[in-house]
Amino acid sequence: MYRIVHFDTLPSTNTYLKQNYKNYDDKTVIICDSQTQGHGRLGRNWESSKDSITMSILLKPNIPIDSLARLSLMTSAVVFEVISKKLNNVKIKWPNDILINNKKISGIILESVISNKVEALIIGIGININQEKFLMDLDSKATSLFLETNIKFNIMTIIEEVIENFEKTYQEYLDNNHNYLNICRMRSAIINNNITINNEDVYVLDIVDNGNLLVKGINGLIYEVSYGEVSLSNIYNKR
Ligand code: BT5
Repeated sequence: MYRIVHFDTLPSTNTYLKQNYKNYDDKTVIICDSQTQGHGRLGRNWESSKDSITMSILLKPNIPIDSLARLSLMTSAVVFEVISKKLNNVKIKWPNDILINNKKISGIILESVISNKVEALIIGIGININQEKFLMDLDSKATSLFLETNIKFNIMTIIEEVIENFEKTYQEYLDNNHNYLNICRMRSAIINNNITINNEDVYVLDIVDNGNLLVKGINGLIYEVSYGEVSLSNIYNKR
């Protein structure tokens, strides 16, 4: 069972868990109404408000270090499924963005505390729910469930849906059921498209079982990429 711990305000649910994971059990979920210093990858800002979901899931025991990429994709599939119940045209941009019509509705970040093994894995999830606009210069890049549907959603209900689906999918993952990978493949925003990743123009062939992206370079060479920033600019150009 997952236990929810609810705060009014935190700088960041992920940072809070990184600092306090020793005080919490495996499968604790930290949520807050107002996150003041949410972050994404590479120190980037994550805009959050009382109209959005900010949550972090703590996983503690026995997490092999080489499973982080797959858990990251698994979480994308979990969030994808919850949002897809409310909206069509939801896509996953490998590894961790959930998009609607190329606008980002959710971002996910995995952070870990590692000594000689993964002591704690912290899975941060931000989902835009009822925002009517964005403060940062995000209007062209971000969207929310409200902006897409004109419906206001109950935030706590969606948090519970995410946790319930995470619990089910994580158990399937532990049981070696790889359905999350098929979701990431079938609903990928980038497979069979040209993208730029780590400053290289490539064509995306597939996502392989270890979570890596399989790409073809302009020289025809086929190789795997395990980490990087995907730019969709070539997809826009093709339209
Ligand atoms: C992410 O990073 O997309 C991961 C975001 C994770 C946020 C959650 S909230 C709970 C937990 N606590 C935290 O402090 N973080 C996690 P990245 O791929 O680096 O994307 C960041 C970029 O997304 C920014 O540079 C903006 O361009 C854009 N962005 C910022 N806020 C956004 C928002 N609310 N909606 C859509 N895009 C946003």
